[in-house]
Amino acid sequence: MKTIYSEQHRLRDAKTELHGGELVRPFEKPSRAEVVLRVVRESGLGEVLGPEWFSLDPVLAVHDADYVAFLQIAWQEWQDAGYAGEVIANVWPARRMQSRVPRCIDGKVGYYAMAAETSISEGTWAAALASKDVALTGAKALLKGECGVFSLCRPPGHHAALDMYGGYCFLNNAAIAAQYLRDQGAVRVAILDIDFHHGNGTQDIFYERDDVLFCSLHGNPEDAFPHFLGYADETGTGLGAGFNHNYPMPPGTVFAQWQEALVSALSRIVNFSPQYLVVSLGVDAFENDPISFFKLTSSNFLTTGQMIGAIDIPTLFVMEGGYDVDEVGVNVVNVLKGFQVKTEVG
Ligand code: SP5
Ligand code: ZN
Repeated sequence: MKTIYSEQHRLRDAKTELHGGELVRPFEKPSRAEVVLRVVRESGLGEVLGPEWFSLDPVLAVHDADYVAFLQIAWQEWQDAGYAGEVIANVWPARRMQSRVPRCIDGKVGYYAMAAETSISEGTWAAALASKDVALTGAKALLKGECGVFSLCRPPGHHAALDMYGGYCFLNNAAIAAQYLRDQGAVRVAILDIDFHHGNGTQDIFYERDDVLFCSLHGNPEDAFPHFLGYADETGTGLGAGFNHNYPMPPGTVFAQWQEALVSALSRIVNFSPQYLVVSLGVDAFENDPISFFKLTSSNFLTTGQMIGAIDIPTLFVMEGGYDVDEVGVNVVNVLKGFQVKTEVG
């Protein structure tokens, strides 16, 4: 399996994350991608290729143009305001307030942020652009006939919505890739999100559509970030009714229970008969993840990959979360190796 990777991810190197009332070093840090790349190489998964450059058109196909313009200038305007720290939102259009975009940077940040843990710093936008190129290059390889490709995206994307960033995400790489596959001729594309957190951004982008099926396995939003989306009764609206499926699960969830949700999601995907599958591949469901509460083991990720491979749909794996840096590489590569086995399980 080919891996697409760009060193530009290193430009995303924020110094601060708001965590438990303190500013700490971000969990989402450059070493994550370095470790994944190292294990990809050591395991002999396949060649590692750089991305092609894509214009903003595929980004604007899923994100609001004013939001994209904001991401582009946020760091500069924050500097111009004379602030010493990184860009962090501290005010929101909360209940019964206006949804107008303010003029000044403090207001704009609050308008476009869905969470405050994600700081914007110098290089964030450049890294986000490269990350979407990594996703799109992977999608293009699928179109050329590959049956499985790994886009080693960083920063991740699945929390980025039509016009919101947060959860360490700025551009929704998986959504951008899925839409690109549609625009290049695929009639139906499915997205399976196995990151520990609900893919609120991806759900938001496709919620009213019947051409992109979205299935997400995640921590119950009553207990887990992003807290305000990801319930089981969110099944799509309008044309999209019945094309969104959430599998929220409680603290302590072990593989047996998680696997039942995966079987259900995979069966929905098979019934949908998509030309392509995009997997939002976070491995933060791992038992030792520092910010999550599921109990999957490294070998469970191998089984997960086998189960995804068994439905035999050309698949793009897009890197999302996973914060136990020591094991993130093994867990990701286990999914990819399992996928390649293509044996029937369970
Ligand atoms: C892509 C991705 O995985 N984003 C995750 C963003 C989560 N950010 C907020 C984390 C809040 C964690 N609170 C955990 C308490 C642990 N005791
Ligand atoms: Zn996550």
